[in-house]
Amino acid sequence: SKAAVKVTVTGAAGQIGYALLFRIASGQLLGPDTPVRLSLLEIPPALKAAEGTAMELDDCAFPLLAGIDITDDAKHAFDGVNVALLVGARPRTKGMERGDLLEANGGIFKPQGEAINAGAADDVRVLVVGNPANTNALIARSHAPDVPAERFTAMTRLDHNRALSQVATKLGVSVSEISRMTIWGNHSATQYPDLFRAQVGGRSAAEAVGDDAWLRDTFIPTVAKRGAAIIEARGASSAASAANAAIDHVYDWVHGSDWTSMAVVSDGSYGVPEGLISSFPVRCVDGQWQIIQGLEIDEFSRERIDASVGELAEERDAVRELGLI
Ligand code: NAX
Repeated sequence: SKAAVKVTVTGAAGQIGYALLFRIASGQLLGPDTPVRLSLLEIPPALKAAEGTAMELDDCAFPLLAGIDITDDAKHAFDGVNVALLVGARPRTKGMERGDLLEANGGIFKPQGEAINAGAADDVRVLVVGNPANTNALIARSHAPDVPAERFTAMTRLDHNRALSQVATKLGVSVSEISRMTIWGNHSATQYPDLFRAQVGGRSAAEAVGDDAWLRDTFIPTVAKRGAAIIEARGASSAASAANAAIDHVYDWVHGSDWTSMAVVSDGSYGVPEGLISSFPVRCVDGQWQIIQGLEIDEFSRERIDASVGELAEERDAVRELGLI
């Protein structure tokens, strides 16, 4: 039988962790033929809760679950890791300035990047979910110089899936009829969900919608502000849908995809400055992502992409000034 793959989840005792771990252990992250060993990384006050989750994982008797360890030591958690899901992060609290937020997250993602650099398996893949996800990924990556840059990614798949759902509802079609959806830029309110390149029934989704005002004033803000709407309705932030998106992201990276959205290190494509971790349309082949090339970008989309990428450049400059990268 196949060797177990080590999957490390940080923030394992949090709400996304709770929605994610059972799906990983049941085989949905890596497929039904791949056993997994889970490593749960938490901070000391949450270790007991992580142990409770591990007890429930045991109680599921998942045939693919080869073992669970729980630790507050990043070096231990990332030793030999194949898939690292960096979910735990420092949330923005009331009155917190952006600099404080970035600094607090630097205190998490710098040592985690170092631990990945020191101990990860050669084939390690990293997905950063914890916000600000793109910039946290940039911080971790810059402290892991021995790991190829393309192994560090951040999650915009939840935004991508939200966009699919919104446009499918608008058009009265199934999400499976929509292809080539793209989220560009930052996982933030400036993100650009692009219906001009998305397709439905052989034409662009923007054309199929045929309503520029809806696209601009309803669709884009609904997708970009969906997180806040979920908090408003549920009294808690997106958890199961975020976990689902993390599963989709890694599954597609490993197993292949014709077209999806991932925040990946820019090679300068589409005018995105080299080195920024920005969301692009990607294709995944043989376990590797590649930015889909050669798309023509209309003026409306250009402005939106530039605005979100500009925000990423500002975040990069801020963490550089703080000495975090
Ligand atoms: P929770 O607050 O429920 O859980 C976070 C967990 O991380 C806590 O258990 C905490 O103890 C742990 N943690 C904190 N510092 C840690 C460290 N240094 N090492 C290990 N664990 C640590 O948050 P949850 O709702 O699970 O959300 C987690 C993160 O995902 C947040 O940053 C959130 O903003 C982000 N999200 C990102 C999304 C995306 O699309 N990229 C969407 C969903 C979500 O909002």
